Amino acid sequence: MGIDSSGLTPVDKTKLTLTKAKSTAAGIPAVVSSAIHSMKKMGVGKSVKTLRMVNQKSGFDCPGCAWPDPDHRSAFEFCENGAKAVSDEAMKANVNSEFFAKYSIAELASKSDYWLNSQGRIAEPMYAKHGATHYQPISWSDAFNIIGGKLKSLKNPDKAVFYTSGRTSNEAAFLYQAFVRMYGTNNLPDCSNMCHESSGKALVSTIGIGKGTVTLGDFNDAETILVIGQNPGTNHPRMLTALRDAKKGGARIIHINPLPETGLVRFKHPQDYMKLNFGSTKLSDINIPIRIGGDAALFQAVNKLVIDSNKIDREFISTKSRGFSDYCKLLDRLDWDRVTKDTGIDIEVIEQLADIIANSKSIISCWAMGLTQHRNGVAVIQEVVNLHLLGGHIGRKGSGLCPVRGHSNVQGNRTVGIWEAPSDSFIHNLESGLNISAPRKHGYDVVNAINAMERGDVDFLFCLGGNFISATPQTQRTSEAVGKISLGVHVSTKLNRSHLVQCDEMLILPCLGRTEIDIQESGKQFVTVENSMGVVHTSRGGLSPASVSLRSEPWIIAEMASTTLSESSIDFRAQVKNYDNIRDLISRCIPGFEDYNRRVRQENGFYLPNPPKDNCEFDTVDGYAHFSTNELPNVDIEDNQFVMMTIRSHDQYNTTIYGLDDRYRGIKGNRRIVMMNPDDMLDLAIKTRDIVTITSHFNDETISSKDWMVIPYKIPKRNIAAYFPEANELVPLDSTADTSNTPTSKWIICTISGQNSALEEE
Ligand SMILES: Nc1nc2c(c(=O)[nH]1)N[C@H]1C(S)=C(S)[C@@H](COP(=O)(O)OP(=O)(O)OC[C@H]3O[C@@H](n4cnc5c(=O)[nH]c(N)nc54)[C@H](O)[C@@H]3O)O[C@H]1N2
Ligand SMILES: Nc1nc2c(c(=O)[nH]1)N[C@H]1C(S)=C(S)[C@@H](COP(=O)(O)OP(=O)(O)OC[C@H]3O[C@@H](n4cnc5c(=O)[nH]c(N)nc54)[C@H](O)[C@@H]3O)O[C@H]1N2
Ligand SMILES: [Mo]
Repeated sequence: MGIDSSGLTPVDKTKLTLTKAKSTAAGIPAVVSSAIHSMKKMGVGKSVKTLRMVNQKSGFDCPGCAWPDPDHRSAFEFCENGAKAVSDEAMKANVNSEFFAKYSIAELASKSDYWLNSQGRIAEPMYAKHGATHYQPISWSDAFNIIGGKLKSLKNPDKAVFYTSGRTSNEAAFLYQAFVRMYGTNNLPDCSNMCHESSGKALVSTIGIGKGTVTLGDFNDAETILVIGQNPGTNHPRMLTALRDAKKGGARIIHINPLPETGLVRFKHPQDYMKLNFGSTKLSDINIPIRIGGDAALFQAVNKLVIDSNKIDREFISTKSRGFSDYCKLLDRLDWDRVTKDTGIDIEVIEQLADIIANSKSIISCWAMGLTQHRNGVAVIQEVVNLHLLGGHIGRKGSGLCPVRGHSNVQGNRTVGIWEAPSDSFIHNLESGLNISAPRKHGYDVVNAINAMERGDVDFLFCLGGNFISATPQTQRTSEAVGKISLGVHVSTKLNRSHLVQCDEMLILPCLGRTEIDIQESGKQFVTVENSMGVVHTSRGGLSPASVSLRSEPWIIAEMASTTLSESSIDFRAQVKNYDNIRDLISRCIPGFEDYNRRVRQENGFYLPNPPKDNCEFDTVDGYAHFSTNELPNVDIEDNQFVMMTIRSHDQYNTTIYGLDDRYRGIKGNRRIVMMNPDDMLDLAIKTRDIVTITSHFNDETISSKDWMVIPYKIPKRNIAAYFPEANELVPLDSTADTSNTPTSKWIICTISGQNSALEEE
């Protein structure tokens, strides 16, 4: 093990400023904020040039999120946080060999995530051998010899793990999984395992496809839109435009969230300012400040009231679904006292919500991490599906299910094979399309991969993007597990904490980002991605690469494959000369991608087939959609306990910290804060800015973390919130969702103890 393997994030100690949470999202502050961020990082000329290419038909797909682009785009089709993501990638390549000579690995590990990210792009391949204090430059060919040598030496291919973060293009992802399976393993964990895995599992089991069933156009025809466990103002700002347009067309918007997230209260479209329209739109009609983990009880209660009102779609239920009577029997036993206790919501409000649902002709439900990262993540999403089945709100105009994805191509990665648990039909198609044989045995997901590392069963970790150490739970334990590996390889654009937790040998391979021009033997290349609504389209980088030593992800994978596989039915290097070749391979292997190269060149790309959306058909075992019958989860806690959710601030992209402010929530200058209900603060005699220790509890194990500053916030009693990734050290690795094995990052049982006099008296 190396010098520092704690993996814990040192925090910037700047002054905390608290202001009132904002009531309006976007608007002029957003325009100003994105302009400042961009110009600081890129300068004025490059900012304008770059931002004009975002999400345009001939430009690149915004690396910010997976929200789709409208068919008719404006000149600037991006949001404040997309602009931050783009300008962050377009930084100068200062992280070069001089940089690594100046700072030892131990020194870098003592810097905050914010500092690490703000140093700029990684310029050249770097290597740290066993016991080294510093990274050294290495040539690309030497790097691949080390990788190939290690992979060839492993006794069993299952000793290698290949992680993916969801920014990777379809081309890179397809080539990667093909290589990994030809090498002999399905160890392909990805960020999805920590993200929308629960959505995929819930949707496949009920409607036969692990994806959403709406298009952007459906938002204009929806009567009611539910936004559940999601903070679009920060994480999917362009979704607010769709909500505003829906609202103008008469839709009702219901926001179900323990926090009154700003974007859902009022919204001013930044572009309206350019048209001198200073009005703002009130977005949500009803805010339901649910207790963390109370959604299953809320949806069972609403569904029960809807059934009792008899305003259900009997035709749909009898011809398209199965399991209705069992579900009714379950709801007959619903305990209404428990509903009030679990949700913290008055029955009158639940009745009002049920009335809206029962009387709506078209409903869209959107959700994100507030539902998926729970012990009952799969079951609670199935409860949302139940609501849609009762009213037949699937495969009908203006209706459908809408899991809002995170990483800009996370959905595409799964479609083209990044999955540790591939279906037999996927493997069969891959084998016949590529003329290879692929392993059937399922591989490790993220949590199982860490467990295997801990046991000493993994020798090699390859990360295609992402930040494995900071994104995964229980940072210290995970760092120790990763420290046992003999070779860790990171394909990255920016420096992050995963580069600083040492295995025996480490390689950092710097790659091109989305924004950059990618030239291969046949000339300029484009890549393709799939958005949250199943549209596959092109993305073309337009900026000069940050450094001449950067290589594209497909090229890196082809080199790894060529140096590792002694015989192969695919000439990997030949595929990369022209990415059309890779797309031809995808066409041969994956249904829905027929004639890929032609169709993806159409103006707006193409939709992948989606039986529930296209024809109200369900590709389940029996061809019917399924009601799910799940008992309510136990969400009781002890009198001295709190439930913590770990959430994103407005100035971060997952583990990449752009700044220290959370503007909409009125929190500035410090990220090591814990939001608490003022009544709870009174009960514990805690004052604003008091410093506390948080201890998480799971089974009989506890993890303690010091130095958290308490701030009062409008959050339900006995619920607290802290920022990810700092709070990951408290997320127990063993606490995962049933069926999806997703870490329960929104359900962490904690106790709080004082570090100052006020609390010690307690
Ligand atoms: N700018 C920016 N954009 C991003 C990202 C980013 O970090 N920054 N990350 C990307 C990624 S990978 C993802 S997955 C998405 C994440 O997008 P979100 O899911 O919006 O992100 P979180 O901050 O995790 O927010 C979860 C929301 O769920 C609420 N919540 C927590 N627990 C519960 C609960 O029990 N019930 C209900 N109803 N609500 C609950 C929280 O209050 C919070 O508003 O965003 C993507 N887009
Ligand atoms: N406690 C807690 N933990 C969570 C979550 C939570 O809500 N709470 N959310 C979970 C979720 S939803 C997700 S998706 C995961 C995210 O997990 P990851 O996807 O692993 O993490 P990111 O922070 O998105 O990865 C950032 C790094 O990706 C690299 N990068 C950026 N662009 C590119 C590119 O184009 N190519 C390559 N090769 N590398 C690139 C940069 O080096 C950067 O440092 O975290 C999960 N962890
Ligand atoms: Mo995510």
